[in-house]
Amino acid sequence: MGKFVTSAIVTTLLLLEIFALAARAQLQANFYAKSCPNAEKIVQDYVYKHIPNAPSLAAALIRMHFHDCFVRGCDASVLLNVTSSTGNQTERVAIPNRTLRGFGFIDGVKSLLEAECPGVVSCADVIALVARDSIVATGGPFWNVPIGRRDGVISIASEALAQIPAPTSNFTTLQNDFAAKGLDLKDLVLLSGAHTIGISHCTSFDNRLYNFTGVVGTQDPALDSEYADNLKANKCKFLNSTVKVEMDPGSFRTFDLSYYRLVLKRRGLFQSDAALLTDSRTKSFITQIVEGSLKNFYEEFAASMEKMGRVGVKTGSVGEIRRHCAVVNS
Ligand code: HEM
Ligand SMILES: *[C@@H]1O[C@H](CO)[C@@H](O)[C@H](O)[C@H]1NC(C)=O
Ligand SMILES: *[C@@H]1O[C@H](CO)[C@@H](O)[C@H](O)[C@H]1NC(C)=O
Ligand SMILES: *[C@@H]1O[C@H](CO)[C@@H](O)[C@H](O)[C@H]1NC(C)=O
Ligand SMILES: *[C@@H]1O[C@H](CO)[C@@H](O)[C@H](O)[C@H]1NC(C)=O
Ligand SMILES: *[C@@H]1O[C@H](CO)[C@@H](O)[C@H](O)[C@H]1NC(C)=O
Ligand SMILES: CC(=O)N[C@H]1CO[C@H](CO)[C@@H](O)[C@@H]1O
Repeated sequence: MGKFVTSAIVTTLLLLEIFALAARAQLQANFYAKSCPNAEKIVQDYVYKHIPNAPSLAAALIRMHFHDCFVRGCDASVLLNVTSSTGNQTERVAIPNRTLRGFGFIDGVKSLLEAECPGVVSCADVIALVARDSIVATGGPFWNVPIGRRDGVISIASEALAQIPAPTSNFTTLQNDFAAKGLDLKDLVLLSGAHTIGISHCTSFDNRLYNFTGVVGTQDPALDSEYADNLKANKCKFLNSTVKVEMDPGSFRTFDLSYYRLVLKRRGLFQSDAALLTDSRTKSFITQIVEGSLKNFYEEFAASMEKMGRVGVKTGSVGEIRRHCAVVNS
């Protein structure tokens, strides 16, 4: 009896210890040093091999990381497919996700990792590492990616719609959406700088060209009218055109400061880009960035990316390590 009580106490203490460890667990460098020493190298090799042939994917992959982190934390919930067993409409099918690309790329990396060390490296870490490595592969900034994220088991489309800022967002909405993730105005400006690369579909902003006030024929006065005319004449010739536009025309593959120069010239594509000029703090920060050096920008951008990569992460024994990124383990 005494022996039983003692062992029960020991077991309880042990469990408490495990919970405490789990609670304290946090992202760290070299998280897979023992469990899968080649993990980060495998990711990097794959990226460096394939991104030079498909550089536009770098933009898609950093955006994927952003959309993942903004809904239920950076837990790869963005990768979950609608499954016939639950019938859930997952984040992937939500409107903001319909223009996401790069799912196959993530699956390619994950299958190599599963071959090397099954069930060890999370899809959430794969997204974070792939985003960083692919930006570096295209000559952009490096940032630290501490690892040890675990994968979530829930993905709900309506949450993506509610929590990922829409391109029509005003300043207040952007500030609130970012604050809800622990990100401040500086992060908002720096992270929006990712719009220096990549493309947008006309449908993401053509209300500014054709239907701004809800009356067909109205245009957003915050968009440079010469630029608007040019877009209407060449790319987005009518409402709902399926054409894609370079967000930073002329250097949409180069991670530079020209996004901010465009925003100052009122040539940012989205209302959310233009909104950064409507607050004196973000406006003056943009001016500072444009007047500063690319090196300083890279350093500050890196700090904000690392911060974004920590949003709501699951560590320790929370969540799971998904075997296939598109489905929760059964
Ligand atoms: C501040 C709020 C933001 C809004 C409202 C927003 C909105 C959008 C929209 C509407 C698109 C175009 C999608 C399409 O039509 O194909 C886009 C593209 C993109 N966004 Fe954002 N975004 C925001 C922040 C961010 C952040 C924080 C990042 C990354 C750190 C990011 C990275 C990108 C990239 C790289 C693309 C191009 C994707 C591609 O080429 O496929 N965005 N964004
Ligand atoms: C499916 O949706 C239900 C209700 O919203 C939720 O409780 C459940 O966790 C979801 N499952 C997945 C895999 O997202
Ligand atoms: C910003 O947008 C939100 C949501 O659409 C709206 O409720 C709010 O009134 C807007 N704020 C300003 C200052 O226009
Ligand atoms: C114009 O915008 C309004 C309000 O957003 C919308 O209800 C309407 O369907 C739009 N018209 C067209 C032709 O897209
Ligand atoms: C464009 O798409 C919107 C939203 O799907 C729809 O309301 C509108 O009627 C469409 N307009 C045209 C001109 O096709
Ligand atoms: C689910 O995801 C996988 C891998 O990304 C993809 O190949 C497959 O077509 C998706 N299935 C559905 C039903 O969307
Ligand atoms: C990449 C991806 O899964 N895209 C999906 C987004 O949602 C639309 C509409 O539900 C689907 O048709 C796409 O396949």
